[in-house]
Amino acid sequence: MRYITAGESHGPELTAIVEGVPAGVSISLDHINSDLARRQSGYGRGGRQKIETDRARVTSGIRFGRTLGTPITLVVENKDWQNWSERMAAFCAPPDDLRREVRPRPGHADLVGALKTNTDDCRNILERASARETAARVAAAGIAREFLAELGVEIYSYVISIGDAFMPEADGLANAASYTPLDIELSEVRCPDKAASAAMIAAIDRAKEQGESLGGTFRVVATGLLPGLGGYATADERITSRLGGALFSIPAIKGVEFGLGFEASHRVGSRVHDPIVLRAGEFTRASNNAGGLEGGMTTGLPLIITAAMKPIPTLMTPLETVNLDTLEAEEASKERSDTCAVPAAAVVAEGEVAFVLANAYLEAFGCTNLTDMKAAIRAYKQRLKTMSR
Ligand code: EPS
Repeated sequence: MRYITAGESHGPELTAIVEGVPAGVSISLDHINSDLARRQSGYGRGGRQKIETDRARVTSGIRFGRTLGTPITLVVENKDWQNWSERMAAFCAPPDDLRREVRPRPGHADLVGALKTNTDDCRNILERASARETAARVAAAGIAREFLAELGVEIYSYVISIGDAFMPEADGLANAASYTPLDIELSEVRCPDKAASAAMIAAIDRAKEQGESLGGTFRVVATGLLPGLGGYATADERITSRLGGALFSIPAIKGVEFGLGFEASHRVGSRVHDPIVLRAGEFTRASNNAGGLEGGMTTGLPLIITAAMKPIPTLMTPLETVNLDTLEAEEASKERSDTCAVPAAAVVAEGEVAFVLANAYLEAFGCTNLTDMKAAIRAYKQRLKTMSR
């Protein structure tokens, strides 16, 4: 299952095409739109989210609420296009008063993108490098999520820290799979701890006052997985590397940990590895420090991933840059932007994880339709039961 997105941040619309989806998967547009709304939410977002109400429109691949097994096209309109139609026109001549972006922002794709593509207007870069693109990704990921839901797999995320405001975690991994969507989505920063949410909101307010931006960390959890997804035999079948690659494809993600992550490197082995036990006639683990991954495969325990996001590069108190026209030192440009987008990035990460897991299922049990696939999964589960009896 693959997706590709197209579209500029201030163009008419964003498009996503998803291919490789088996026939017969039930799709709810409400679920996709609710993910799009979750991506738009989060304390610390900028003015753009007040303009947009992201909704997906499906123009191919679905009939009567079920996938046809053909490429699925999803379109998300950019309402802000109305304000940009001249500056972002596909074919007319540029307007006389066009202001080129010549003060690249440190930390954004502006400068390197302009050098790479030989342009004197960083807007040619930033329009696509903008995290607005992730709206199309979330719409596309809705298809992978619906497919996984049919197989009993659920994915959610929550924020652990924003700036220096952290959620206290006595045993973060043991608790990771215990939060309900309500615990998370009722918080304006998508953090299940009330006191930590308040501290994060205060940190965002302080940053905004100072013209600063903030990053943070979040966790993505997937439950209901079968053991043995991915593979141990070759580099490219190891699901750990695929998950890492998928998470690092999200703008501003700078670190990814699985289970204990870096913490495992300074513990002795017996305090890291999870004892194997038989419970109710099934192989399982006494703990889940591995975060649901062993040898490049899922163990069947919850998949637990922690990711770190850097602060957004657009600063209202800008850093120094070099003007591309005058080659003089100047302040970097101030685009309208977010103070913090960690809660939104976590929703995008859920979608990236969904694509990797959907593909792992397709590789293990791949069929052109959901009914045959569910039968193959039942046979696999039956065999697992026989092995533990
Ligand atoms: C975003 C839309 C953008 C930014 C933000 C994310 O809208 P605009 O540029 O029109 O204000 O708010 O973009 C970035 C963080 C970025 O780095 O470019 C969105 O819809 O997520």
